[in-house]
Amino acid sequence: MSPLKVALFTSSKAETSYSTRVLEQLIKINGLELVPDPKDPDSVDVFLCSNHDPSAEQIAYVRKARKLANKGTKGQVVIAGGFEAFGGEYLLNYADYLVVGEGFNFFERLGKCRNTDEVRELADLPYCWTKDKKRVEPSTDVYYDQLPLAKTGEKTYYYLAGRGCTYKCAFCETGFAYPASHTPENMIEKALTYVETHTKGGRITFVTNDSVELHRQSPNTNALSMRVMDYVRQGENYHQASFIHFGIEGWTEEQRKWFAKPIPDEMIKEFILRLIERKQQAELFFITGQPNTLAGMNQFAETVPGYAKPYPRFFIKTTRLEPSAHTPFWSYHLDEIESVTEKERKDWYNYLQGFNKAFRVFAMLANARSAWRCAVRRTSTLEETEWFMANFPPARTSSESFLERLTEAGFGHLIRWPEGRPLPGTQVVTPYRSLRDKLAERRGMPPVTYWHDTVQV
Ligand code: B12
Ligand code: SF4
Repeated sequence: MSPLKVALFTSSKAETSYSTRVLEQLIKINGLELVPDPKDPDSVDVFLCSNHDPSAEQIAYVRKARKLANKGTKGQVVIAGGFEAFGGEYLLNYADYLVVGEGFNFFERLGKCRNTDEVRELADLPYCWTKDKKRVEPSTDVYYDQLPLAKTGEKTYYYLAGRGCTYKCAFCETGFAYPASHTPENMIEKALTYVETHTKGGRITFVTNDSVELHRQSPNTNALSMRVMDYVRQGENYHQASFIHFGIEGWTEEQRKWFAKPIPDEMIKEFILRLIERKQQAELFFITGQPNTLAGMNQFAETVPGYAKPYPRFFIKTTRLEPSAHTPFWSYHLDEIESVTEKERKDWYNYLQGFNKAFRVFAMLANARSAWRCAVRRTSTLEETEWFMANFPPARTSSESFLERLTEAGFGHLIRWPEGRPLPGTQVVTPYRSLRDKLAERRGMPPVTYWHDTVQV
């Protein structure tokens, strides 16, 4: 039996990513043949598209795969997957079906298919989502032994250390989508030993959302992403890392509570002092767009820099609140997200610099693009999605002007989701439903509605 020929579509940014290496590995070990240049549709049986963060480019390649498949003579199948599949109903305008959750079991089955008719039948699997499915149960099985240790540069490696997260911060899809699991300790050890023995000065980044990746101290472990709480409590385990990423998200204790990430002010102080003591630089991630954002930013500028010395430096990165599928924010009104303009950010940065020059601030992600991403995730019809494809806003546009355009185009319903109307994506059953509802209620948000609650099945 000759193997099925598959083409893999990823965005230009994702081409070199760990996710793409994992997909290539799954294609290989399941006996599928990767077609490197999929322009000739007759040389391809299945088009696979991996989607993470939506942008016009990312949706465009699923559309391109559809066009190629339609041109071909063999009845090819277009399948999309990746993190975006959890709320990616809009992708079903182009893909035959979406694989929601982990891809390991799916690739195992794909490898056993003998023709495209059998590939089409895989749509009946519980974790595959088609337009007419009433319930989709994400795949949660991680085959840890199938994951590659990926060389991403001359001296850099990536390796998966776990999936999901035991915390449930209210904005975070990772926390709400997957149950948490970790790579077996002996495999982490094996990966680390490989890097230590094969590449002089080699560095390994353990991909994870939980601060569990560093089970032992090693100078070969690269910049880590970890929780403030874990760093304060067990930071001595991490003293070899020179640069660490932390998600703080809220500027004040109150805002952090609102995000269900309740790091107390006292702990922020202790955390900064520890970083100074250990001479570790840190990248601090914050969210803008919550109630009283600017006031919170000012309060931060007036207090936190007081604890810091000129070195090590603190790099502040801000993103805008983006209601994601399966989080308590999913039905949040997009025009209630408080904008911080680029000018306000710059003024704030100057203000912060007046207190302490150790703090550096990165430019924010474009406001309008963030609103575009939130709204496109709420689309389901081809007409809606195509409008978004043609209207990816220029980088410097404000979210307000983008939302106005959206209303003018007749898509105002994507901004203020009507109470009781089922949201796209709610066919997917994720495991933390009651917690999600409780958090939404505590924030005074409209309850998240669920497709199978509102429709007779
Ligand atoms: C590491 C990482 C990065 C690294 C990547 C570095 C590298 N060299 O690889 C860096 C820092 C560069 C990065 C950048 C960004 N990231 Co990132 N990143 C991650 C992280 C932590 C892990 C990704 C990973 O490697 N996973 C491991 C692989 C094995 O998992 P996977 O990709 O999900 O693939 C599995 C399944 O989804 C499935 N699958 C995937 N594709 C397909 C396709 C088909 C057809 C099938 C059948 C199956 C399938 O199979 C795989 C095995 O089960 C995730 C969070 C997470 N826990 O996944 C965020 C995450 C993917 N990133 C995210 C974001 C927002 C970004 C940025 C946009 C950030 C920014 N503002 O710039 C950029 C975008 C880059 C891009 N265009 O792709 C978000 C996406 C949010 C969303 N969609 O709701 C995530 C989910 C984090 C989060 N919760 O916010 N990221
Ligand atoms: S923000 Fe980080 S700590 Fe919070 S749930 Fe998401 S991955 Fe976990």
